[in-house]
Amino acid sequence: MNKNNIDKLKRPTTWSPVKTTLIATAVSASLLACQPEQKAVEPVTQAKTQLTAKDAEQFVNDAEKRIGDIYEYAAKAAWIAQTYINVDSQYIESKANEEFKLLGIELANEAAKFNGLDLPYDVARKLDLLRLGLTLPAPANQPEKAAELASIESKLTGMYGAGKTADGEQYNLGELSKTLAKSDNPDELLQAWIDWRKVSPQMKPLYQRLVSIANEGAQDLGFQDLGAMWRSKYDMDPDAFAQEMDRVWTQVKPLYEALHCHVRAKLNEKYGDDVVAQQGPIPAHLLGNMWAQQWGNIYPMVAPEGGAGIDVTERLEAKEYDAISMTKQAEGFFTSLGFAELPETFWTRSQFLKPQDRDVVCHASAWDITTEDYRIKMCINVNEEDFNTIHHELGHNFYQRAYNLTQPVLYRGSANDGFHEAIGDTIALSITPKYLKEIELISEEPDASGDLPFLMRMAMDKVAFLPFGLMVDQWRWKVFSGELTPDNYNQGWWQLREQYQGVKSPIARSEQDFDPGAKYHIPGNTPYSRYFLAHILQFQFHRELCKISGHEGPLHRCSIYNNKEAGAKLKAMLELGQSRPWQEALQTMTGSDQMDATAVIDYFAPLKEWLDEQNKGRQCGW
Ligand code: X8Z
Ligand code: ZN
Repeated sequence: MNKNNIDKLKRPTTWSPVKTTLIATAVSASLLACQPEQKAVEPVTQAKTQLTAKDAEQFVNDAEKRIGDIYEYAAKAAWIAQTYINVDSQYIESKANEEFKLLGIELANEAAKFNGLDLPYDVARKLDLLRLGLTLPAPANQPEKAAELASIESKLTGMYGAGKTADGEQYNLGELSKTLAKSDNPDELLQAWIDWRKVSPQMKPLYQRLVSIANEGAQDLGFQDLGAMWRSKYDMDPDAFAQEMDRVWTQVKPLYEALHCHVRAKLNEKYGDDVVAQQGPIPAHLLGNMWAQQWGNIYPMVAPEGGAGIDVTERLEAKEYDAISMTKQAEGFFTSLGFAELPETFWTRSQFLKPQDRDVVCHASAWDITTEDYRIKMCINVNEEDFNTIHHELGHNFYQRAYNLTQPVLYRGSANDGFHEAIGDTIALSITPKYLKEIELISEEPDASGDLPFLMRMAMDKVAFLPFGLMVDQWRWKVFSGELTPDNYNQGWWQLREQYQGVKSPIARSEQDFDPGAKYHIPGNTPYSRYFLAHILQFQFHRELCKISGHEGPLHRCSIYNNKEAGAKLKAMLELGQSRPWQEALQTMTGSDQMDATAVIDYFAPLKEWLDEQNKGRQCGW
């Protein structure tokens, strides 16, 4: 299942669904469900006064069994709910999720009873993982609230997937996103931007209620609020984690500001002062993406003169790629590193295309339903963005399989959730012109004059994303702590968009709107800091794997395609699952236990120099 769900139970850090993929929420469920008699875990009650290390070990073993027993069922319920959205599938999914939640809460509370005992490492780590597992905990001993929370989760995910307004009017995110990506008519862009935001206002009351119940659940588990619980999943003090995020952001901020400055100037040249001013934040509908989170689609507007750049979309079309052959090509990268092929059922059970006859959640995700059953769920279009996303999703599947086959249930997760998000992207950093020539997508590799266009194209996605990756959970943390209330949810959202991204709403918004809800991960309840982490880690991983592969020269020209040594190193890290703190996994892989954005800086160094040159005489910032 999506890892999400599963994870909910499985991961330490994340039990919550890991959403590695996104499955979000719902799934998780079931633990309880249907099998009351499945009380494998002997409740640790007051009957015994003295708990021992042996009791703890027994408890952990039983917990793994119970989680393992419910996982497949919960995953399948979630799969159906997301690939056939209707009242019945949502009902079943929410029942499964409810069971899962109840099991999660029971186990988390029981786990806490062993606090203070001197325990073997693995037992202690697994207890921690149990305590932190849920993404949205319900309060203890209030099963009706667990049921309500599970039902809200399913409804919100279904609402986003179906894209309907309160009046039943339907909007198609795929089509609207195409307009955002391709049009250069500001009126058309604005209309598409507004239209998608008509589906989210009806989510607001549900979201409010969800926040209230899940906060209560987090408090019952001993956390200040749900945000503090989410920040506790990183093998370090939660406040220190927040500071780490800020520290790394400070490292990359000058690069982002340089990119922002140049892009704004180019947009101003194209659209004029009335649409985008030379100073101040950029209106959010002009950046080629529904949420202005990745800007690669408007690359042609900002392309350096001279070097052409490779139009991967055009090449995929010319070579008559389709959803399956794109996915096969991506799988081929992983097998070239020494990973085994995906099982046959991957090809028969995945959803590759948007079905015409029903509503589905198109937002891409990767699922491990059992230790043998891996799937992706996407609505693939033949273009560069989706080619990258397929690599991203397969990164999840190969990670899942690596730890599922080697680790016990509670260690089946990534070192931290940023690692899960980083693997496929790390591979996609190796989609260089040299690689494209190797797979015969292009016939000639461009000379060094192609470097700058290539780097600019990459920066439009990878650098542009960074502040967005940071602000989404900044917003949620404030919502969970009560610093933002329903009276200022939307205003708080736009304040952070402006502060971090230098982007503003193209039209006035009010608290009747609920713009956060128009981004999948809010109704889907997928934590978002993971993507910020991933955008730093993937460059660290790339730099290291390139070194192992013997690459010399600039980092952006390295492709680890076919390199078995790099593959072995990667696989060893994936197989650790979440059995060790992420700092240790990072150390094994890179020789350092610190997140470090210098790999991003190194990678983009030639571009930064060029941007600084372009920006001379411009007033940057917003
Ligand atoms: O949600 C995703 C993946 C699935 S985990 C497609 N991503 C984030 C997003 O779309 O907002 C990947 C990049 C950021
Ligand atoms: Zn992902």
